[in-house]
Amino acid sequence: MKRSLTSALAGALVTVAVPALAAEVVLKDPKGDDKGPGTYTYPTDAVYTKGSFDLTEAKLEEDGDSIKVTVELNAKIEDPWDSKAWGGNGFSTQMVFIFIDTDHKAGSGHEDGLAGLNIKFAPESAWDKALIISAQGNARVQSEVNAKAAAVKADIVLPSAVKAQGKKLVARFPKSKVGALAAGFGYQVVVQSNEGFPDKTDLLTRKVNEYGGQHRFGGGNDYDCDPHAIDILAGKAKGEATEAKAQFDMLGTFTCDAKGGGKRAVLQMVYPE
Ligand SMILES: [Ca+2]
Ligand SMILES: [Ca+2]
Ligand SMILES: [Ca+2]
Repeated sequence: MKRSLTSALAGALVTVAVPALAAEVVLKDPKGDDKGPGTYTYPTDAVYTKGSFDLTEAKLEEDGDSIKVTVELNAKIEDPWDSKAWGGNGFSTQMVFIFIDTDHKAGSGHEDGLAGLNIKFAPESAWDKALIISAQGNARVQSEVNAKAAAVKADIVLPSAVKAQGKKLVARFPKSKVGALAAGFGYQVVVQSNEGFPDKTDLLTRKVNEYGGQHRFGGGNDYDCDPHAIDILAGKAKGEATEAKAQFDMLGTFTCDAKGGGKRAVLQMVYPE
């Protein structure tokens, strides 16, 4: 009698706990789609090595008091600009934004992406938290956030630790600020490049122009109407080849008029099953 009661309780606990928690989320992305809406090219300087901005996987997991985020790219991550000399994190050219939709409700959260990304999120994919992995140290990133994302800064989380490890960027964010990862959350990961001398409209992001340059991506528009996002997640984030086209279509939803105005590309989140 005692034993069956114990197992009944254990069963009840399991059925309550499993649907509510998602202690680990793995989001995969195909190789070779590091072209934004399909046309973008890397800056020409040798530091922007092939695959440096090609997302292959993002993993989020609860680890003690942290949410550990591991972002894998399709190239070994280098530090050509000696980041430690300027308070950086051991790598130079990458920057990654992780947007999280915690409620999947139209109109709840932020539809505008962050300054310099030139993206929006669909109403039902509005973001509630944004995690930033930067080559720059937190003091610099926070001052940029204060200046360029003041209205949403309460929902931006900076890491407690960041390092590069082979092809991976590994960052830990305080769980007290991100919250626990729950089933039903949506995710979008945007790969950009760390720009140490950003425009006043850009939160440390590198511009995409019509023609690439030594430190400018090409294949876009010289104005800021085009999405300045090099690789993102799409579809179900299983890493399937069809997700490349889904990304190109999604990032291709922008318009540019002759004066540089237009409509932002509208992104959907990925909702893992
Ligand atoms: Ca990719
Ligand atoms: Ca542009
Ligand atoms: Ca992609």
